[in-house]
Amino acid sequence: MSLPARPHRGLLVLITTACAAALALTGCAGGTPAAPAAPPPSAAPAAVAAPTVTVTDPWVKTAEPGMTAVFGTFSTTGTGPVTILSAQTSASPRTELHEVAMGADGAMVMRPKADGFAVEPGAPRVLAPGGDHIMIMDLASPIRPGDQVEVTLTLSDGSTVPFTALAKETSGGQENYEGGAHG
Ligand SMILES: [Cu+2]
Repeated sequence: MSLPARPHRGLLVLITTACAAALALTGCAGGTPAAPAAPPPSAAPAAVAAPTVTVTDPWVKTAEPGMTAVFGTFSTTGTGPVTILSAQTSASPRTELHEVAMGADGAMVMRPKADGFAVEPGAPRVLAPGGDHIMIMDLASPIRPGDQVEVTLTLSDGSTVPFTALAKETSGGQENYEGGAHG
């Protein structure tokens, strides 16, 4: 049992020595002007780009477990178009950007919008029942009136837009977001 202990002790001594040397070096360097060390590019995390999209009146439709959708009005503060590429929510690990379009059989169907939601300057993009929406799939828990869902959008310029969607019920006559409508 004593044999394995010897290499360990040796290693410990090595580490201690290295630490002492490092400390000594640090102490020396403290007395001299620090070199203007330019941060290596790999070590410097890219500055988080400021969000270029603002959200007005975001809300999420109340729902039983299954599916629901987030709506709101999205405007860009930038000088050029920007695209909402994806969304994440606190309600489910599965969230998609959907549009409503005419299916081959003439019925309106919801489907993923592969290109995302483009937002042009001066032309707010409205996500509303019956049109574009942020679909929350695999909803594990019900969403009740007044609940809050945290949403984060990822934009084509690399920035992210966090916001909170307040849950409310829609008036009747809306399409069904609770399953069955997605083929
Ligand atoms: Cu949908």
